[in-house]
Amino acid sequence: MTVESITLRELHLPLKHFFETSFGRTESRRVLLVTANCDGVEGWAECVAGDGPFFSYEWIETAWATIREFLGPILMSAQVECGADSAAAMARVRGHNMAKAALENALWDAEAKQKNVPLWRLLGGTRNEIACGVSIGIQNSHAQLLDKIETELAAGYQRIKIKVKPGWDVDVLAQIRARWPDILLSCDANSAYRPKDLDHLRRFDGFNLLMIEQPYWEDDILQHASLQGQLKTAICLDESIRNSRDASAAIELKACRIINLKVGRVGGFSEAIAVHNICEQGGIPVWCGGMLETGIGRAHNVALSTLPNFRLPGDVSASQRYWHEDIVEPEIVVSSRGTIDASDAPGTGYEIKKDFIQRLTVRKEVIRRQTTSA
Ligand code: OSB
Ligand code: MG
Repeated sequence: MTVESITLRELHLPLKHFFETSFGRTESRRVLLVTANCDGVEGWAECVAGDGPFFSYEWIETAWATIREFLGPILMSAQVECGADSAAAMARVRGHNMAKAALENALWDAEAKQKNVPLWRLLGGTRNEIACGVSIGIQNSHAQLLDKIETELAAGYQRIKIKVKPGWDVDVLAQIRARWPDILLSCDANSAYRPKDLDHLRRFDGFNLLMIEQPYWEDDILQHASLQGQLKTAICLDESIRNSRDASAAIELKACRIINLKVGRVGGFSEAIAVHNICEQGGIPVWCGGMLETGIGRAHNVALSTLPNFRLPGDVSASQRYWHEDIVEPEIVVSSRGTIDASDAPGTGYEIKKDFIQRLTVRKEVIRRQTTSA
């Protein structure tokens, strides 16, 4: 496989409704799309880095610059036979997993099209339907949150996750449980708590939660192990798991009982599969997280979620929860049973709306392979 050129595009897309976590509120997204031209076949992927360095140190400007200056040229001069080969080629660059994942996933996308197989099968998926939950951000009022939960339950979603932070946690959970005693419910702190909050976190045990996601620092495993030993509720790690070695450490240290697997966070599909496999061997279920993706990233999340150890409903939900109009066709839809079908069409099964993307593009750059002249 020869990567002839890589195209970077930045799109601006307003969210239908703001999305607020313990690290801040997002009203609209700057989306970085990567297109790899591989032997005439275009592979597309979305870089899930945010607008600012808040979920992790990566943001779209670091991803853009790192791809242009280093990862792109490395990939185009390397010998890569398939998407999986690209991770080794890019390993010399430390970190920048979201930037690497965008490139690697674009190659997998192209490879699936070249081989005429569904991407989910190429990744090793074993089911053609995935289970969906929703992640609901911090709202302006408790009433607004309860309304949203009601809407999502009516739509069929199998699990509700709410964002929490000090001041928006136990009271909210108590109200949800008073109204819906039996739903699958979890919460995500995005690193909002510290060990001094232990007694407070213990109160979460009263709400029969499926899990509490990333309570402590984004780079910590050890303190989470200490916390897990003192909580009944399962801890799920998100930010802390950057690769399969982190997953091994977290499992060995009993820092969590569940892992949220995000392909961008771990650097691409091949490392995501490695994390998946380590967790499967360790008896730890995974589920697929989300990063407010457009249909391009969402379609890749659907494909990944078909692997066997994705045993809990993920955060992969319908396009229309976030976007007025998605950049793929059909948009991602969720059934009334809270499921998404993985298509049997080659590639992702979703078509790129190129004209629409062109209209939304505010910045574009093409990086070309350096050919040595004779
Ligand atoms: O921690 O899972 C997270 C969105 C942005 C950054 C971090 C997270 C999230 C979500 C959204 O929870 C999930 C989604 O895309 O629907
Ligand atoms: Mg999370």
